[in-house]
Amino acid sequence: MTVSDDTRASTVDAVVIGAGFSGLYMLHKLRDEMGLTARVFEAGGGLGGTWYWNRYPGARSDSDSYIYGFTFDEQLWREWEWSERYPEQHEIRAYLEHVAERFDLTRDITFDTRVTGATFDEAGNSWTVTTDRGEAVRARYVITAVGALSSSNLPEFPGRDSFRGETHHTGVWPHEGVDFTGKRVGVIGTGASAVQAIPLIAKEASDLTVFQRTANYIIPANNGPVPDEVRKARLGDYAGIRERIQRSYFGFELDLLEKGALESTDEEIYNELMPRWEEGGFGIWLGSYVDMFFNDEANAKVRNFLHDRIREKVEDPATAELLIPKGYPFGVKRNPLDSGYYEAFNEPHVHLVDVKSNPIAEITPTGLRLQDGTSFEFDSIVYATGFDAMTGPINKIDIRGRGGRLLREKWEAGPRTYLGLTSAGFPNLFTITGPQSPSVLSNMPVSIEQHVDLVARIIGEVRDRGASTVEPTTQAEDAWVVHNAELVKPTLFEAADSWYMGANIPGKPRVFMPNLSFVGPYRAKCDEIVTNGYEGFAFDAGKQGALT
Ligand code: N01
Repeated sequence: MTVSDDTRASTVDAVVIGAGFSGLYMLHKLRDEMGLTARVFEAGGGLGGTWYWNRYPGARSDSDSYIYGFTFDEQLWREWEWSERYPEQHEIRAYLEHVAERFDLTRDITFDTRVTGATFDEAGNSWTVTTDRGEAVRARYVITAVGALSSSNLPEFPGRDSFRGETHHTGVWPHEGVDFTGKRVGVIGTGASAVQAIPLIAKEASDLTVFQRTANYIIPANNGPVPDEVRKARLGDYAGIRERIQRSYFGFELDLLEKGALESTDEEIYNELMPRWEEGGFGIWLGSYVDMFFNDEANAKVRNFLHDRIREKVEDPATAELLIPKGYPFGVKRNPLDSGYYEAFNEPHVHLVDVKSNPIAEITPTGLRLQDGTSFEFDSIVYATGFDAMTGPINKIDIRGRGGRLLREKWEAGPRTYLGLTSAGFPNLFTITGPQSPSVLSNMPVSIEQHVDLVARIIGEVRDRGASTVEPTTQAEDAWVVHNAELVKPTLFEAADSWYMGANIPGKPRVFMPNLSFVGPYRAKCDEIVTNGYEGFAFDAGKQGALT
């Protein structure tokens, strides 16, 4: 599919980094709706971004499929039929292939090419983007569409590379799949990836040991085919669904309850939560008690409900106790959805090991050893150890703005942005679903569409004003950084060592990275900024002119 590089323009209006959901829609917008020239660089050998790399067993989105796609084109939304409630990895890739074909996007995408740097030239008001294949492209605009969870985290355990068996990371899974049949497998990590993979690995492995540092609150997915009548009703409600998810708190058709858990009896709480538990999905998390995000007593009431469910599902009381999260509130870490995770621990060949009290000391040639000397032997080790989230993928690129300043140095103590989309001193650079936007606290396609549309409006404004650059003012950025910190302060989100806080990466600043305005209000705020003449943005008075 890749057109040979020598036919590609070395000067374009825009370079887009990444060919997942964001990159595809951004390309369509810039090229087909705005008439700009654009090139997309993609490190993978095909489309999909995170869905290109995350091919571990059971990989699927935790968003309902009817809202896990683009809504900007009604016909596109109607014509794609998902096979189940939650879309599986290969189906998401097939969907994105379909989108690319429908809008003829692939001809402007260069695959197997990683962007290594982007440097702003102040004299020419342009960016030079360089790649690991030795290409250099000049562009007026650079848009990072790199995803929030694409830079995998492989902990530096002593002896890590000495292991003689197979090693895999869930975030960089072999395309041909992995056959665990009859193997002794160790899985490190119990986040969303592990929760999806473990039930399927358990079906093949002769022996499976799961190393848990922090137990997670895990809700049933309740996946399966969508009943015909539900499917039909949705098809008749395109405009309503689009409107509701765009105005919602989290990009789902979920509403928070007006009555708090604190004002409810235990029986009332049970009666509210049980149907959500049985329905599966994010209802208990993103569609129940708002006070549980602010008040630990309210949170404890919801936690108690969930602890009871774990005890019901897990037969061995000691294992159940270990699987019950401790030391942090419910809902302030990303909630995994499961299809048989807790049940897997009822199998005699599946074991759970606590590595909080007794950490992994080293990886050995035949397995691993814990601090107290206990050792394990494996044929395969699976690292389900997550990502350097949000800032990680952007900071991997040498992005140099005005005065040659590196973006990652500017962000050394945590991200500094305006709207999570732009950063002062980095003109014409846009970070789709970047840190300090709702991003990972939402159903991603909804936030992606909003950001792409906003980038297009801002670039359109640059053109209309005959300007050549746009960037936020330092005051607007400072205020946004403070605003983000103020939003999280009254909540319980900072109480957990989550990847939202950067806490999973040694040495990363402990800063809450997503923006807590929520999807609908954040959209309204962005719209207001546009209506008020692009408040907080500075457009230069320069001449647009073509790049030569
Ligand atoms: O990664 P994670 P993930 N020693 O960071 C453990 C999205 N996603 O790939 O919690 C021992 O959640 C770590 O322990 P702790 C989704 O947003 C979506 O599972 O840091 N353990 C944790 O248990 C999700 O939240 C979907 O104490 C170590 C695990 O590894 C995000 O991606 C599916 C360790 C990492 O869990 C990330 O999920 C999958 C160490 N040194 C993912 N270092 C869907 O939509 C780390 N761990 C379905």
